Amino acid sequence: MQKADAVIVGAGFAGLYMLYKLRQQGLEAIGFEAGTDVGGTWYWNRYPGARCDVDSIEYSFSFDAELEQEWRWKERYATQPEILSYLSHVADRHDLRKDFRFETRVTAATFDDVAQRWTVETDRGDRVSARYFIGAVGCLSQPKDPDIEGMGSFRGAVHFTSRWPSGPLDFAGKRVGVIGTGSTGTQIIPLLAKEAGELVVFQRTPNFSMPARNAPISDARDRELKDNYPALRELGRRQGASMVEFSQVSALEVSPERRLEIFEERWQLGGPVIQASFNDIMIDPKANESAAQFVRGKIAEIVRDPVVARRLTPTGYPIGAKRVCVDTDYYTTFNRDNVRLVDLRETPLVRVTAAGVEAGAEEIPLDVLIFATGFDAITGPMLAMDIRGRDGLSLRDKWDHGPRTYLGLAIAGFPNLFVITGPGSPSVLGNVVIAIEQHVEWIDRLIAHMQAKDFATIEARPEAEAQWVEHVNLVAQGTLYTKANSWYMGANIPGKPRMFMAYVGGMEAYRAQCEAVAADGYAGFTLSHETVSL
Ligand code: NA7
Repeated sequence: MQKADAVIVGAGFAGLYMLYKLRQQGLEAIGFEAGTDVGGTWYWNRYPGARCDVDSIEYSFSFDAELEQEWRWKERYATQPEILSYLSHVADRHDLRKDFRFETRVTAATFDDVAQRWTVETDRGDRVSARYFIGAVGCLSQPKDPDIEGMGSFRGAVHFTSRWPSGPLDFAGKRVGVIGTGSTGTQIIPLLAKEAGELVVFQRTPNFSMPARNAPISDARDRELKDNYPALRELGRRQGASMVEFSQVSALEVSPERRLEIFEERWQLGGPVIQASFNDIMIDPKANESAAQFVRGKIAEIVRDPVVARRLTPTGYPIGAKRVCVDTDYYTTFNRDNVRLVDLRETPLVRVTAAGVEAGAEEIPLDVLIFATGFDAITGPMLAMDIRGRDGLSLRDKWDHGPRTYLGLAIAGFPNLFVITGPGSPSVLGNVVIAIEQHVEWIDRLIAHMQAKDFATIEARPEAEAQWVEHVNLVAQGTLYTKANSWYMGANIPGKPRMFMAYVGGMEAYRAQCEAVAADGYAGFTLSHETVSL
């Protein structure tokens, strides 16, 4: 069996940076990645229109000042190919590929109580013994394919946005159906509409969507942003995002007219910024409803057919409790003659047939069927591996009633295992790259501490984990985030335990807690010197 200091799973932002950091402290890490190259979620989600909803200038690494200055983002919101080539450039620049094994999936990781090491196994037959096992698996990398009757019987072409083929696909003149209207559906639908003969959108739950107002970044703007990078990064580290202005004013403190003006400014600014337009949008139902009403009004203005507009209008859950989409021409797309919206709440999806999709009493004929149906978010990628900790404890059993972690980074019963952007960390609530950098740097320092002091294992204490889980739940309960059937809540997966999986306390508070734990000699962890030589 091969030996290494660490095994890292995933070659996205998190895995690349983790490898870079461990290598810098002289450790040998082996990375495994299912894709043929680096990129993580940006490798797989190559569907037309795939684009980040965070400004490109900050959706990037901050650890390498030269890289930051030399890379030229083309647009306000980077496209999937651009992000992929950025990550490829980072991998080249730091020669990171050589320690990754691609097209290889980790199937199992087992903690050996005697050797105090992890044995990691892959679908290609690798077996590696490592001191540390690090899940850099991403929050949205385990696709959730729906279980719809007859899915296998469709005679036309079927595509999944989460593993889109590399080559170009031709939709010209075809009857294309899309199931799913989350961020992915909202991005792909306007482009398909321009190309397809007919586009049928199957919508189960309408989402709130804000215009991206994407545009090329001019040379002058690029210079200005790059000159300002240190301040932007500093702001991002505090707020969890740097290109968003977080208001400190309550929506209910200002007059209704002023409130509308502010919402309008945010609408014109573009991006997912409406939640930050006041400080209580995600806390006070009235404040939230005022923002929701504003967006509903926009839908009614944009969409010409009032019946279609009504069907597209989200109701029954707070804006922001399902992730707000960021679109280019989403609502106007429904004014096109070749686009039809099927509201699955009125005419439920019955089955997929050989010829198309049966919704209500109607069979809708299609040539192509596209699934944009989301992910088993946050916990799915870790649970896809058979992970067994101390005394054979299975992670699947441990998380059976919902994920439990300490700081979102470590798990009691699983020594020397770390999760990057795990459940209970801020992860997807802000710019995930900022969260990734914080997690990686914190884990890196912890490992350096262990190496320097010759510790064999570190393990979260059950009571510290219990307190963290309680804290995460308590903070979430004080917000409106828990009031929708979202993937944040695990509600998009039948049978998945319902709990808000990210830490809503904010990046600054989270960072402070992680720092306090480290400063206190890794309070809440048990560090042990005991080891048995192999
Ligand atoms: P999402 O946001 O989970 O969206 C998935 C969509 O697919 C959503 O509209 C679902 O409706 C719909 N869906 C899922 N299963 C079905 C079935 N069986 N029938 C009909 N409709 C279905 O995933 P995305 O990929 O769009 O976005 C995920 C994140 O990636 C995004 O937030 C960004 O952070 C990047 P539902 O709402 O569950 O009723």
